[in-house]
Amino acid sequence: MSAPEAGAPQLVLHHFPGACSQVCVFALEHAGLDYELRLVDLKTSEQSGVAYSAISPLGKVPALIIDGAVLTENAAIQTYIHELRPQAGLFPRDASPLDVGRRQAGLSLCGGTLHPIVRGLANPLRITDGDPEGVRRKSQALAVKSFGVAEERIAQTGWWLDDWSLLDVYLNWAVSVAASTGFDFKPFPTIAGLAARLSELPAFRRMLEIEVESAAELARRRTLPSALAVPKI
Ligand SMILES: N[C@@H](CCC(=O)N[C@@H](CS)C(=O)NCC(=O)O)C(=O)O
Repeated sequence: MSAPEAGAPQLVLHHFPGACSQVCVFALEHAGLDYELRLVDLKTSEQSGVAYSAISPLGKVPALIIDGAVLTENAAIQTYIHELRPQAGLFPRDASPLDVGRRQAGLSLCGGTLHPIVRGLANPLRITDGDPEGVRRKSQALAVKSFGVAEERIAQTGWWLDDWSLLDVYLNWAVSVAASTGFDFKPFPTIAGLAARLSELPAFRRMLEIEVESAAELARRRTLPSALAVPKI
């Protein structure tokens, strides 16, 4: 491990492989920041235990600890990392007020709209005590509409903004969850191709390696064959 940068905050990211916190892993890697990764096992409900509830009362990843202070909510953590290391280019620098608003709109769309929809596809029983098929059907219809909007948005350049940004990594996470449920991305070829385009970035490839390593680590902890199955999102 390299020596910590003088004056840099101490960062600890709480993460589960396959969860939306992978976007924060990418951001930290791309920004070249030193951080400690702490895995929270959503499959064994570690997030609801006393220890993690003290960090995230809602029992959600990601949570970033910054010099002892907790920051939750994916969009906020991404914004924090960008502000900490603007030169990393996670979002465009010198953005106009309208650009900042549009960036926020993209983050809100990923976190506030797409995330609940893919949760309904992947884990309908997180949403209803009743018939999960009803939730799945509704989520399917909402996914077609929302991914349609995203496809139109990125069709021209291949990216949410003029060039790649964290928004594409966030969108790609939602795409990967939907794809894992068998959602048909044939009508949405530009968003279906996001992972391949993002794989040009070393930090994206490193994030994927960390996903595999983290899943293996959790599997070891649980002495189960694999930790990659159905994360609670
Ligand atoms: N609004 C939160 C949602 C985070 C979230 O739902 N994370 C999921 C993983 S993708 C989680 O921790 N689920 C565990 C649970 O709900 O018990 C954010 O955007 O950070």
